[in-house]
Amino acid sequence: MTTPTEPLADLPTRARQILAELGAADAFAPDGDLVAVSPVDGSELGRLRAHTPDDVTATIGRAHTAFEEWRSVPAPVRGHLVRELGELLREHKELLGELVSIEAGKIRSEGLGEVQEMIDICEFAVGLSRQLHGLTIASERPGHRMMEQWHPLGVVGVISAFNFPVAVWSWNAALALVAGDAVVWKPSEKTLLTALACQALAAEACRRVGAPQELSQVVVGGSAVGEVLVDDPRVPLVSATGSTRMGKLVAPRVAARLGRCLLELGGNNAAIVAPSADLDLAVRGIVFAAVGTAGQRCTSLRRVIVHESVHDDLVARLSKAYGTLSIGSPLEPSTLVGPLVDAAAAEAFLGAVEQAQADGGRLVTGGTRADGVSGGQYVVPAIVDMPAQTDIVKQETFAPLLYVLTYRDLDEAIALHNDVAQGLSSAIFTLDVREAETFTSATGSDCGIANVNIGTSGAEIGGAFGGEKETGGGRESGSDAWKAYMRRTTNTINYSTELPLAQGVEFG
Ligand code: UN1
Repeated sequence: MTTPTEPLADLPTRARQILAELGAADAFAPDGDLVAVSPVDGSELGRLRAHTPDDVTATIGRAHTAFEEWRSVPAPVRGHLVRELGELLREHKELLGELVSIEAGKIRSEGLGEVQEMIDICEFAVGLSRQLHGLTIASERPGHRMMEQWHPLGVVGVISAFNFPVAVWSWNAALALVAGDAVVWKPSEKTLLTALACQALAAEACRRVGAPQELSQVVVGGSAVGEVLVDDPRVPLVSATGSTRMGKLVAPRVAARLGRCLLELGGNNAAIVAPSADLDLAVRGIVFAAVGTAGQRCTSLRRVIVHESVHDDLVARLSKAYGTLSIGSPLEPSTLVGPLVDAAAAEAFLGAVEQAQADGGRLVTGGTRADGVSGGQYVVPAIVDMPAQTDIVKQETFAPLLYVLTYRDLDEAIALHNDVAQGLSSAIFTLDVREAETFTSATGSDCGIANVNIGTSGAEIGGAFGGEKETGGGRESGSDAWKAYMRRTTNTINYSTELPLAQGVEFG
C-alpha cells in the first residue's frame, strides 16, 4: 500500500535552483523569522524575513499609485500584461509545478495541473479584457439614454491558502489586472516560495509590457501582515481564501470600514450515489475527489450519501480501490497520495477518525499513519461508515477522510446533504434525469457548485467558483466573477433640450 522510502533529492538545493531560474534568487534572508518547510520530508527550504505592518502600509501606498496609472490604460491593452504572464507561466510550467510539489506536497501531475489552471485563467482574462461590457438600458424619459460602465476598483488584497498556493492568486490577479486594479498578495505562511516565484514572473511580465512594476506585490508574514491589508481603506476589495475561522475574522473587519470581501472558505462536500448510478464511474469520481491532493482541497469530497440498495457494493468497491493507492513522496511518478501539510493536519486526521468511531462509525479502511518519507506527515486515506451525520461529520477535516452515510429516498438524501454549515461543492451520481435535475434545482443542493456524474473537486476555470453559507458567498474565476473586481457606474445621458424628471415628478 505504501511505497518504500526513496532517497530524496536535496529539496532545499532544488528549490533554490528553481527560484533562481524563475527570477526569484534573492528570496531568502538567512536570519529571517519565517521558515519555508517542505511537507515532503520536513526539510527546511530556507528562511525569509516577514514584512512589518509599516512595510505593508507602504506597499499598499505604492500599489495605489500604480493603480492610479493603470486605470487609464485601455482594458484590451491591460490584457497584454496578463497575456505575457500566461506566456511566462507556459514557459515555466514544469519548474513552477515542481516547486508547488516541493512546497505544498502535491503529486507532480497535480502541481502541473495547478499551473495549467493559472495559464487557463490568464487566457480567460485576456479574452475578458475586450469584454468588460456594461448594459445600455431603455430610459423612461424622451431624449435620454441610460448605460452602465465598469471601472477599475483599486487595490485588491488577496489572502490565499497553502493548498492552492499559486492558482488562487492567479484567479484573482488575472481578473484584477485586466479590470485595471493593482494586487497586494499575502500568501499562506506555509507556501512562501511559490508566491515569490509567481511574483517574480508577474514583475517580469510588467517589465516586458512596460506596465507599472508595483501593480503586483507580495507581502509575507503572519496575521499582523494580513490585518493591515484587511483594515486599510485604500483596499476596496479583500479576496480571502482559507478556513471559515479566518473568514469570520476578516469579514467583520472589512465590513467595519464598509469595504468589500470576496470569501472562499471551507467546504464539507458530499456526493449522493443513487440506485441507478454507474458505480464504476462513481468509484473513480469519488476516489479522485476524496483522495486527490491528499484530501486537502476545499472541494475535496468528505461525505458520500449512498442509497441503501447499493451501499454494500459501493463500499466494497471503494475499499478495494483505496487498497491500490500508492502513498509516498509526491515527487515519485507512481505516487497518488502525498503528505499532509504538517503535523497538526495529521493529528486532526487521526483525531477525527477516532471520534468518528467513538460516534459509532465503522472504519472500513485506512485511518493510520503511513510510512511515506521520513520527516513528512503521511497517512493512509480512510473511509468510515457512519450510522448518522454526527458532529465530526459536519466539520471539515482537511485530510483524506471520507464518511459514508446511507439513505432511503432522495428527499432524505438532499436533507442530509444540506444539513452542514458549509456550501461549496456537491455531486450526484445517477442516470435518472429526474434525480439529476432535482439535485441541481432550487430545492436540491444548496452549494455553489452542483455536479452530475462528476466528483466535487477539479472545477474548470470557466465557471464561477465559490459557495454559500459558511463557505462565504464569494465567486472567483470564470463567468461574471470579474464584476467583483470593478465598480459599476450607472449613467443617464440627456440629449434633449428638456429636463423631464423621472417618476413624472413636476418641480416648479
Ligand atoms: C481550493 O481548494 O481552494 O475545483 C481550490 C478544484 C480546483 C480549485 C480548488 N480547481 O478543486
